[in-house]
Amino acid sequence: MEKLLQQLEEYKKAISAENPTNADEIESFRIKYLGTKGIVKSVMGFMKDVAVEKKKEAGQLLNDFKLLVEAKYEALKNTATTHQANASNIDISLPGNPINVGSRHPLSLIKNQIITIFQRLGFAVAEGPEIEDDWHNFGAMNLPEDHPARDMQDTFYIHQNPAWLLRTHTSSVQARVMEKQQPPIRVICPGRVYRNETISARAHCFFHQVEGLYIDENVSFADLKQTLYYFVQEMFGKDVKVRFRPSYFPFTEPSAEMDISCLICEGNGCNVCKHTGWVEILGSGMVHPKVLENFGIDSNKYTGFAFGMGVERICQLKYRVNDLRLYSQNDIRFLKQFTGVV
Ligand code: 2U9
Repeated sequence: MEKLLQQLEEYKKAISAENPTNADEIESFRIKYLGTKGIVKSVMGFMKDVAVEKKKEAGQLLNDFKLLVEAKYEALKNTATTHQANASNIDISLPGNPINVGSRHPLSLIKNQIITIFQRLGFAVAEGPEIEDDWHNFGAMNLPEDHPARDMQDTFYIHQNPAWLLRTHTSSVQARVMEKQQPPIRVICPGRVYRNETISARAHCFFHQVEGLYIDENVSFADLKQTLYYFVQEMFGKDVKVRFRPSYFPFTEPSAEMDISCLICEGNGCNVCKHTGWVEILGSGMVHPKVLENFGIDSNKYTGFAFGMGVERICQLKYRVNDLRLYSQNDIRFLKQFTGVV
């Protein structure tokens, strides 16, 4: 014990005389005292020679010694940093460079909002492949080869296998759901889709859709209207008005496009609504009996409605985005405007 006390006192004196200032010297200090073969480790070896009744006291002394060395090492490092900063004229009291916090892409924000609204109505979310075959994308949707409506949905084909294509709508996902599941079916399918289009402010070779499908007994056009009315009220506010216009899609009959009263001019007429007071937001209709039969669903027993909307379009109306290309240009001045939007 005596020997230990004496030894520790000598080391303490030596340590207080040590005053390394540069990084290499400070590292040598660390290795000498705190390294695996350093002095702290070696004095711990004294413990085995200490009498049993003195072990507690000795343990305390050794521990204090270790803390002293560690404190000295930390102090040396801090002093060296300050010296270094002073030498290079760095003002370490200045605030650091802020780390920019990212934000969700506006299309993700809108997609998530759409999903949340339909989930509240009991719709499940389904996803599927972006590379599809002709049947799931076209055939099953009542778009046989040479159907003129295919011209509106020209797409990209896979070189190695021309039977594969990039899906033109997420209807192929509903098709895959119907393959696996009998009614009742209530799903929404968000995802990226492709069209062979020249890129401009109003068209792009890819965009995002959310499509929905509800099949059960006694589903009527009234259900379609009320579901979509609920959706726009949740998305755009309770004051928004809706109207349905007859339309044509090969996969629905009857079909309708839905307009909402213009959010910019509140229906009075402006450039956005081309002075009509209305803007188109989605397409919809009762699922064509042939589509149901394609999946072995009895069209005398079951009916259903379906709808499809472009996420870019909803985002354009909600956040006044006037050029489609902004969504994929990765321009921070555009993207940062959505920081904090949830
Ligand atoms: C099944 C049966 C029917 C999905 C539908 C539309 C109407 C529609 C467009 C809106 C804007 C596409 O993004 S857009 O260009 N979509 O108008 N989509 S009905 O009908 C289906 C889907 C699946 C089995």
